[in-house]
Amino acid sequence: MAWFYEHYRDISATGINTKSLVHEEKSEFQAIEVHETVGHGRLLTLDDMVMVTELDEFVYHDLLTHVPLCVHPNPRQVLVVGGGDGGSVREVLKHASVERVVQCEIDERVTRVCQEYIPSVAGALEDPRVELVFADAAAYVKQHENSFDAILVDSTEPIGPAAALFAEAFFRDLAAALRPGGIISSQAESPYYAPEVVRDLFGTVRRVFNQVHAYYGVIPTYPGGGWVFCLASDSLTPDQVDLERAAALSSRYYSPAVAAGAFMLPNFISKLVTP
Ligand code: AG3
Repeated sequence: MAWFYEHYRDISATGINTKSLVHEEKSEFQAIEVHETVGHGRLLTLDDMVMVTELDEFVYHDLLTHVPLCVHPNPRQVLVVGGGDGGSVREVLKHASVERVVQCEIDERVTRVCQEYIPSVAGALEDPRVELVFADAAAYVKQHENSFDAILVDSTEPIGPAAALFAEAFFRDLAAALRPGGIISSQAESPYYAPEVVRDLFGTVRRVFNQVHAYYGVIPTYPGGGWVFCLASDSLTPDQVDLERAAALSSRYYSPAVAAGAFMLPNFISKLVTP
């Protein structure tokens, strides 16, 4: 019926054919829309940017969550920064060691809309191990030193409500919010259309953590498709991944092969992320 296009910086447009607009509202923070699509299931957009489609969200959520959680030997307390749609929490809960996962999302409306209209993604938020916090994650993290084994930064773009989640001060607070031996992951943007954002983010994270590694996956509905992620820790490295746990997850995307393969980078990305 109507094509939805995400225009990325006057460079590209990613088109998704939609059938109907299921919900739209302007929250205190942003424009929220849910569409029914022809070939992507439900689509969630924030300020006209694609956040989730039911077709390919599993790639993004598997990479953001299982990569750090299978490297950490025993993740019990986990924080998701942002991630209001609940997709990251759904994957975190697949790890038997996890006792509690806090989702700290600035915009409660994103979570409530997804609970109502995209239950395949938000449905796990009902789990008793989940604590929902609706607050500015930058402030929340500052107030929770030495609290989490893993922190997963499920942010939007470095403009708008998520801008602070790309700053060095925020990553310093993340480091302080980790318990000893903790690990973080962050989505790290498009190596094609935002190479300077990728480069700056890795520069920032390297000033804070000893071990910083880039990994890569393809999410067809994000601008350019190819997407970078960042894994950082003071002690843990990707080769410490527990392959038995990785295999036992039987995820749609993540596997022992992906655990190694996601870190095998083409030259142009290696160049972006190494000093
Ligand atoms: N987080 C958003 C990743 C960035 C997408 N950028 C864009 N479309 N321009 C995804 C939220 C999923 N939990």
